[in-house]
Amino acid sequence: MSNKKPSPKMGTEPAIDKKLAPQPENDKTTQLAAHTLDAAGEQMRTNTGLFINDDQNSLKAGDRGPTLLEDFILREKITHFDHERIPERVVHARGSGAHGVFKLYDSLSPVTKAAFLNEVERETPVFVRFSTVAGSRGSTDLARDVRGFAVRFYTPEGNFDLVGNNMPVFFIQDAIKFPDLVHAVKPEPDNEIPQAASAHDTFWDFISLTPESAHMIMWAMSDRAIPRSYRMMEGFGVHTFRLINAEGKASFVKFHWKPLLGVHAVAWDEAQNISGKDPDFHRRDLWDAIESGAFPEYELGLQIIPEEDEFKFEFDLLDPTKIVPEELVPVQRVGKLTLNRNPDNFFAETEQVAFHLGHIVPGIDFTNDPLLQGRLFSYTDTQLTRLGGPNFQEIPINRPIVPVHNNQRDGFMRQIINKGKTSYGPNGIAANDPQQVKEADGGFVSYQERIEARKIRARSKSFFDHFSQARLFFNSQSDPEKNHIVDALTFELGKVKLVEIRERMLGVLVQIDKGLATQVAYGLGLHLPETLPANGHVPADGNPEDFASIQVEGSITVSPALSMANTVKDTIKSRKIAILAADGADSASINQIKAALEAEGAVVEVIAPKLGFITAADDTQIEVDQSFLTAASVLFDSVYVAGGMNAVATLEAEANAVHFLNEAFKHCKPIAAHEDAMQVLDATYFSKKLPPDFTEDTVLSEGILVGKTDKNFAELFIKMIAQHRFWEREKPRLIPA
Ligand code: HDD
Repeated sequence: MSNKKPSPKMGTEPAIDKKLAPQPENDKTTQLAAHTLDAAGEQMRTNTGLFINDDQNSLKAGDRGPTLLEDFILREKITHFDHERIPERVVHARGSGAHGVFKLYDSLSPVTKAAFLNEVERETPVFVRFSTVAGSRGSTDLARDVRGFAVRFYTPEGNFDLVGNNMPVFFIQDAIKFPDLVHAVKPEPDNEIPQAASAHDTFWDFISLTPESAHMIMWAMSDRAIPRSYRMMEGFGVHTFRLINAEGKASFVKFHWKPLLGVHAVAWDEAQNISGKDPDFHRRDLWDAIESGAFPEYELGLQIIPEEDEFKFEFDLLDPTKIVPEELVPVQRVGKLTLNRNPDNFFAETEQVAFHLGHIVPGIDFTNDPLLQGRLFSYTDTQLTRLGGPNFQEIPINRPIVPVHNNQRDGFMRQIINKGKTSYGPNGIAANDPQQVKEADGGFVSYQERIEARKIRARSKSFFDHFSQARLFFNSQSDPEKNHIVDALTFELGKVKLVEIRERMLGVLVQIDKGLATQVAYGLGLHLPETLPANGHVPADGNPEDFASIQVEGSITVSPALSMANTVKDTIKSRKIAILAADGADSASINQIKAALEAEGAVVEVIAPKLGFITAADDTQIEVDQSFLTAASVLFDSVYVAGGMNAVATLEAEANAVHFLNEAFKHCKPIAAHEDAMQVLDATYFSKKLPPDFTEDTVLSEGILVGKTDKNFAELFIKMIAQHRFWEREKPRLIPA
């Protein structure tokens, strides 16, 4: 096998930036290189190594005669093609992956003995896969959905997988309900409708009977479910795990990922539009950012809870529908993940990677969270069908960076050739090799938790407070975020056909927040119900009262960390800005604004009535990146309208340009225009809502700037873009969906 590493090539799609960033190697990518082939300059062979003379014509009896069964070249090609597909993941089928590295800031040896969390000088190779949950492999990236955030660390002690989501809680408390949840959210079984959407009867039927989902529903109906980018969302390990230090002392831990670009979302109407304009929006964004060197970065955060504090909280640490508010236990940022390399082959790497939350290393261990415990079974089990047998760990992307020796043998597609006579232990013939490893030398030993219990199917009463953290989440949102939750619930329940499901769901919402429930009820044309829905986890011979939800007084009622309004808003790095222009545009101001934005790391594209070049007023040529036909405002974060008399006249009369601006306004995006371009803004529907002046105060509250394109103008525009969106614009509820 050649270990030539292909240099990163641009896709056929327009990339964010035309410059290609060097994509660094690490121990894992070097290992993968041994399995990577590049056909550049090579000659074609069959799978058995025979040079192929003609790959375009089958072997026939005469040029118009029947094809001969003898044609092994035809048979090999067609057979391989016929078997190219494997089953998609039963959940998280749609996803995108990237390589990267993790660097620790300070040794965590006081709390864990995991080598990759102890050695500051180590760069741990990482492979990450982001995903949506409900849709098929070909579904849109912009579905309202939870996002998977699965991270594999290739450590010197084996693979550690942190298989998390972009939301810190989950819909259910016990893994035995997972198939029910997934059956409910997936397309309905009779007609397989709808694709990648929770807005349908079976999902809300299940949810309305499962009050433990209330907290997660608040997250899923919030803007967290429609991220602007995989690079701009948080990640969470969800469960409480254990860290164990070299002395055997354990602490509880919650894992977080904090994106350095902040947490940002698109608008729901925008999400639906993007699904049509570019259903690969998140995949392309991740790919392009890495190709252009705008490497996504996230800090690993830990909430560490001493073991003796297990029962200190008003919620149960083992309950995956609860967070540990950051105000109670701060998140310590302990290291940085940088995604710096795109995969060479989607199938070989992103599709075949097999994450498993049971892949742990010494120094990290599980807890008795019943959701976690059931997951431990599911992940290996599902790979047996998906990847076709027990040797999936030998697939290059799944191999650890350390050699594997054990007595497991054979099975479909075995790759390793194990030498010797013995495949059992104890053995005398091979001196009992491979040897077991003492704990002191790194052998894994499970945490010796003391357990004294009766075997019962039950749920702890400490899991029965389903609403106080749902309320905490809702209360912690800004007004625009609250409105978005109301809108999302009204939309989703509006798509539900059975009125009894809508009513039942109102009975859940009313227990979270009466105002929220009232607003949703209004949108649905219903009254708040008198009776509350039954609790779906009552066993057949159980008394419903024993399983009724309990209300717990939370020690905090608002957690600023839960609101995206409080996220980082100090960068425009990798933001996409459209410059609307046409022949006769003012080149000096275009160049000035472009240079200023690019200096801050933004990606700027010139959009004009047609591709090619525009001839500016001073007769210079400006390259056009996209025409109005292929570009769309929903694919950009902000827009600038160029000046120049002729250009402005063209843009004013160009329906696509006016639509671009109208949509950008509707999606609360920053809009800037050269002072000569006022007449283009006058053609928009928001011309009447333009602020009376463009002072710094109005610009930074309204998100609209018109003026001379000078240094001050550029600086203000940059501040506006860093704000992300001007959600307040929606407040008078005048913006059409
Ligand atoms: Fe899961 C995939 C995250 C609960 C069973 N899960 C999967 C992936 C992510 C998560 C990110 C995609 C991994 C990849 O990119 O390949 N899952 C979660 C989180 C959960 C959760 C954060 C709750 C805290 N999952 C969960 C339960 C079960 C599963 C309770 C089953 C009892 N999950 C699976 C699975 C999948 C999977 C069926 C499908 C494909 C795969 O594993 O490899 O085993």
